Amino acid sequence: MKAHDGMFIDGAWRPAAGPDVIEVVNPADEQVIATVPAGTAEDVDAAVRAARAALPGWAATPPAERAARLAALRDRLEARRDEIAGTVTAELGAPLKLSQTVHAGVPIAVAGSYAELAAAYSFEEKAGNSTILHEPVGVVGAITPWNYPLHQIVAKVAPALAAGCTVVVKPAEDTPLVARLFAETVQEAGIPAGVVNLVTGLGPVAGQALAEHPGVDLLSFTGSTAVGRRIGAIATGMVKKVALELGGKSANVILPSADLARAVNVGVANVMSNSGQTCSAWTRMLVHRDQYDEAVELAAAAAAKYGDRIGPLVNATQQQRVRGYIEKGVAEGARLVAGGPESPREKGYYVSPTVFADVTPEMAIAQEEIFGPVLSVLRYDDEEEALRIANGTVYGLAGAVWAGSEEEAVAFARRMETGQVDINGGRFNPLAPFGGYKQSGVGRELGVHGLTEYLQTKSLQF
Ligand code: TXE
Repeated sequence: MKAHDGMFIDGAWRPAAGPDVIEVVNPADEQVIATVPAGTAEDVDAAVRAARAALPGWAATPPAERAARLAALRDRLEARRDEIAGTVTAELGAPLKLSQTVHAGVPIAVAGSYAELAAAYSFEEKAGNSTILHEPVGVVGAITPWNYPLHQIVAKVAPALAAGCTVVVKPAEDTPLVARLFAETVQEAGIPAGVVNLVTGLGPVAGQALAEHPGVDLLSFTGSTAVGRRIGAIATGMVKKVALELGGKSANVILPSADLARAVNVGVANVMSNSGQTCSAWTRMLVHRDQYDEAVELAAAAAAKYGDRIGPLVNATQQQRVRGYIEKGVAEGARLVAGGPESPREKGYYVSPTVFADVTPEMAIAQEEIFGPVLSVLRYDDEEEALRIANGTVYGLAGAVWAGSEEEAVAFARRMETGQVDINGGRFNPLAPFGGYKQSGVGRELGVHGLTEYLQTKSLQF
């Protein structure tokens, strides 16, 4: 058990204002592995002041120099990849291989992509008799969740720094350790004091204080829809810029011409990865009536095989919540073909990979974000019905389409109300914008679209 001190404010670790601490628990064995300070409004205020003081200098730093610092940050993250992976495994419970490839690998790629974008982006352009300046919005308050703890931080901090903004990060209370490690890499990369600050703490205390702080110009939040609404209301009331990345209930549409076995197997792996704690997970699999029974059999077999490769959920609350949804699915009349509500182990917040068949579109398990390793397989009669089901939730974050040809899949994808669609599998691209249609959120992360969220325009007329 390690007791960590301090908040990273103005380029140094400073004592927290209050005595309270947060216990960090390893969800695989329920042991307390560390404590971190629970920040208060006072800590948040100190961090925002540091970010404000650093803003003019960083905003005036030439983009090429900002790019060089981001490249150095990428290199420091790469140098500490194993430590990052080990930390995420300890506080989130993710299998080590997933921590190495995804939890460490993706943020390294994203930091690298913003080093390149900062260097290449035109912060000034001409339009007729005007010059348009793209200037940083100012001080960013970044509130992040635990599901991809480092990625969620880097996906906000890297574009903010590329744009010339300064940042205060409030990471999730379940996963503050990798956030602290990130702050160390910021220091090692030579990013000036005050440009990035970190306050660990509880959402309703430190998170709320950050959202309400008048010195914050832009709020970037990823998390639950309930908290996202609050953040959005605060931002609107105070006329702050806001970006919200919220829940999802993405559809994996398998058209009759697709390679069924591949589509089902990749689809199951997509849902089970990170124990289903992925906002973009394809949690609804849509299969044509004629292929339905075969798809269900394949999905159940794939989920059963996934069994011992799955990590726990992040905490007891999430485990209870997911088990509650599985019980609800059974009560609503869906057919359990793999997994179930019982915990597969005595210790740790585990849930078995679970597959439901005979799911109808109005069931809670087909409408609400479960955030666990639970797949619903739904039947459709024709493409129009598949589209109605795919678009029939309040969410629109991601999705997938499988078909015999890319043209056929793309034609369907164009009609989906969602921010990102994988065509016949797809591959992660750090340059592709990510974000929600409908109630999945406001704004985009990653790539050049993620950068422009942190910029505002000024026109000079000649
Ligand atoms: O989220 P919270 P929770 C969804 C998923 C999950 C559910 C609950 O469905 O089951 O949300 O997860 C901070 N003012 N997602 O309870 O509470 C909090 O400290 C300011 C989807 O963990 O929204 C943390 O840093 N901040 C998702 C962050 O908000 C507050 C990822 C997210 O926590 C606050 C995670 C407040 N009043 C959960 N209350 C995704 N979109 O990827 C909390 N926070």
